[in-house]
Amino acid sequence: MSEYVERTFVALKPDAVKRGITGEIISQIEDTGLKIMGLKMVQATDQLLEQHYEEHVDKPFYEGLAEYMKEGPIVAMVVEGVHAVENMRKIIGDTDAKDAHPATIRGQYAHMSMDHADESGGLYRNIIHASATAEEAEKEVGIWFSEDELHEYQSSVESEVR
Ligand code: FUP
Repeated sequence: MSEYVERTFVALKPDAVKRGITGEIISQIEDTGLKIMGLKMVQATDQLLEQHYEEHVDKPFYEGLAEYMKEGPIVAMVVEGVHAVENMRKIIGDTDAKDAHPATIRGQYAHMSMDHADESGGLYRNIIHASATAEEAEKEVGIWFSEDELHEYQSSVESEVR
């Protein structure tokens, strides 16, 4: 396999599921040609979140972040493609929705700023997560998926480029 073909972990967060916009978001990801290798609905637990957000567990915002991530099920996905990590980060947009380009997922479906959430004591909801680096992607895929939940197949896009 080409060194440029990567897998990344994507989570459609509880606010996306509750708002009924998971289908639209998945469509946009599929439209880019990226391939879904795994997809499931899962209720996040403290154990999963402590592994996933290992670098944030001791930060002041972690409690609110964990509360938000447990508000309902998430749709967890493994997405594969050329530069999948970088491409998915570009598609989802800036972590702070107020800075996210309007053509990105966060820019289209969210507007809140982290500053406002902090000031008002509210939860900061930003629709979607995608791994920031290839190392993070490998770790996160391992946290949320077992190997037998990942499906190998050739997408039409892959057939076309060969
Ligand atoms: P991202 O890589 O986009 O998931 O962003 P981070 O790892 O920096 O943050 C993880 C999640 O914590 C983000 F979705 C938003 C949330 N967060 C806050 O709620 N407050 C902060 O001050 C920083 C991050």
